[in-house]
Amino acid sequence: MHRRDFFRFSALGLSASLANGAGSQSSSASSKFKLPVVISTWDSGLDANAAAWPVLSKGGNALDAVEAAGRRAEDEPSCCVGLAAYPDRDGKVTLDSCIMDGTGDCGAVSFIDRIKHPVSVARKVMETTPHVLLSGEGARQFALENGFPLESAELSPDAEKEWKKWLEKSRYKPVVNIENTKRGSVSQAAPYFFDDGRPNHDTMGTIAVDGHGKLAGMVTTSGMAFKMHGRVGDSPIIGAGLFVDDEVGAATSSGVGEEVIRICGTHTVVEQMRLGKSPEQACLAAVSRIVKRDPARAKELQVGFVAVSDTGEVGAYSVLKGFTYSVTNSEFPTGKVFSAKNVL
Ligand code: SD4
Repeated sequence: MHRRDFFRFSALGLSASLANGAGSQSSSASSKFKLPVVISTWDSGLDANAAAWPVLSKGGNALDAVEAAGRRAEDEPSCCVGLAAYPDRDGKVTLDSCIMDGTGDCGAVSFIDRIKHPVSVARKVMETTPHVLLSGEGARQFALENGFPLESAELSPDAEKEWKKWLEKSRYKPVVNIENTKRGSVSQAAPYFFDDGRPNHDTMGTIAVDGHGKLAGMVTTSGMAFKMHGRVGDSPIIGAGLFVDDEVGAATSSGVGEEVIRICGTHTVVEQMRLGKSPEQACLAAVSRIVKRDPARAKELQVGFVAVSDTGEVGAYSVLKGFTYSVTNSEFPTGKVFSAKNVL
């Protein structure tokens, strides 16, 4: 599998990834950033952050910022987010999303189809219903009732091609770091880098602290490619794919959702921070639980967590090498990509 090239400056304890596009050179994996700050999973988080940053830099709130990030990811064709993404094994694209603020308000949709902006539907669930999570048919109905247009059920050409290729063997095996796989390599149909060199999108988790010290986060995804019809991953599950608490910090995850759900991943990260761990050490604690449960299996799966404290300290950890995250603030207004440390 092709990956970004990573250059490790071990003597300095720094690691850097060289990427195409603006602000992409990375340095230390665990640092304190000036507030406001927005952090998104993977290199493609640069683009999501670019949608969130104008909100934060003008004094806007974290919730609006993370929603803007999610909508940006959902707008762009990619393997892993939005209606142009890879389908399930039955050839249907179904989407998962959640949003949460630091007061504990949250909303989510899972297994929703033919709706372009699940993150905004999730916000509507949060703000206008007594519920947290709407799923499938009911989620779609709720979206339509709230003015979200019904989109075509057709697959994007890239997704159709890749699904047909998958059907030849019909083997369900998550591809490690598919989110950072370059165009043209194994199982990667959607263009991974645009022609101008900007990274394409993938499952997007975004967490932010605004200038008023308030936190919010969101996740939006099409889930694991060629999943069973009806499968829901960690991304719309509060405490699994996302957890936010103004008193402590926020965390989001990417990778094999089943592993994250089993350990209530992001809730674990935030609770470890509450007990005094740094974001990086808290992410390590969560990742270590996944590895400990089944060390042999862990060698074949990727899960990464990234977290921010209420004061702007950011850290991440993943099971395998290759997990990256993007940070944007006044110091890095065009964003910067960091590579997470890994356990295996
Ligand atoms: C899922 N966690 O559906 C998602 C997939 C993902 O980067 O994060 N991919 O399990």
